[in-house]
Amino acid sequence: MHDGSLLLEVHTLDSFTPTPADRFTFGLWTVGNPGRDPFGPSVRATQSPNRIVAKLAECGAYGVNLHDEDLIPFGSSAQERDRIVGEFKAALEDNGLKVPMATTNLFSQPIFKDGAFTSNDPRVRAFALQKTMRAIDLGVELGAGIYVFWGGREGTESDACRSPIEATKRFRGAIDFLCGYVRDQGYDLRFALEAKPNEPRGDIYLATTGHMLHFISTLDEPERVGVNPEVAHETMAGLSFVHSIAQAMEAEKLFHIDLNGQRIGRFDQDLRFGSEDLKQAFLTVRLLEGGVGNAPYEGPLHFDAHAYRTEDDDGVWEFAVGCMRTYKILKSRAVAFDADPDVQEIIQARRDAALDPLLDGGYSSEAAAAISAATIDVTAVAQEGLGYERLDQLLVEHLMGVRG
Ligand code: GLT
Ligand code: MN
Ligand code: MN
Repeated sequence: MHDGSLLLEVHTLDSFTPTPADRFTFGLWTVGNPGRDPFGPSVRATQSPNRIVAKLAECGAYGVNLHDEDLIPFGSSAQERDRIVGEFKAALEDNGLKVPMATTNLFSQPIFKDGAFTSNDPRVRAFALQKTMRAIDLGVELGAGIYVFWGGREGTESDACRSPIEATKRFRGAIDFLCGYVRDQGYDLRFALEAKPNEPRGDIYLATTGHMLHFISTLDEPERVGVNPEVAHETMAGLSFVHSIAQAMEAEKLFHIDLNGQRIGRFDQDLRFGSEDLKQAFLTVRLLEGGVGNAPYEGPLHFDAHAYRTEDDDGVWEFAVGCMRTYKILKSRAVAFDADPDVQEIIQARRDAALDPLLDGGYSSEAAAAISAATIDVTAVAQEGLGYERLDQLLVEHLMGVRG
């Protein structure tokens, strides 16, 4: 049996110890998760936000993110709100922790049982906007630059209840309205939309990051809005998380990220980062860090995950440090992988000094003529082995720590 500080001492012995420079963040709802699930109650004590701030700082995190209700209990008076916010700001200051992201809880209160922005009831839609405007004010007061929208209740079990076309229009109307509010207030705040295919609703609208990326292009102010992809959510949909974030990065829309672990075909597990599908986690970190020659992601690295229900308080902080250590270890593995000449030989094998510039230069009538005239040995090309078995084995050996 050891306490949290001993745990941290053990973990500070190597170069993978998290520091604020790594930009790691957790939500109050993540390390604060008391282990409640649909089949049983809490197994851990509720922690105060200020205690979470102190513990996260001790673990080397950069920041803490929150929903309005994670900090201010629903229905608090204005004085109560101001007192809580004042004490929370003092805790942030004392511990040197930032609040890079804030969001609204639009899913817990019973009024949102059939959605918030997409509800058929205008009273619910108005309340959702009212709650979000207040929560945006709170986020900005705490210094947040990113505001996340996760529409957990925006969906259906019985699709006969509303036109899904109308739901899309209502969701767009709400985001356009809130962009207007942010402009009007002169806030320096960007929005990040988080997709999920199902749970808690049978089907949630705008189910994947790809859906969100298109939706953003239909907004009044698309520049203000990007995405917040989550490992678990794309994996639940059976998709490649790496491909999802790559599309977002290429579109310069990766404003935020929710890292965690998930097995395909299961409920939203929100497990410790890297605890499932290490290869996908490795490829995710490699991409985020610019390992394939792309511009790196420079925003906060948020872990939207929680400790197993089996854990006590020590286990929660073991979980938090584990998420961060795994990220840093994977980062060093990715650097070693890309520096491995055997890896580069396979990846670079098919460069062609004549054809590459011709294909990369866009259309011109000269390029069209040259490509039309090129002689390509279809049979020989098709017969070449690409070496990807070797490449993947090298990846696995780097991951297992026997190379580099
Ligand atoms: C909730 C959800 C997460 C979202 C959070 C932001 S709340 O925990 O499961 O995926 O990111 O609203
Ligand atoms: Mn999330
Ligand atoms: Mn999740």
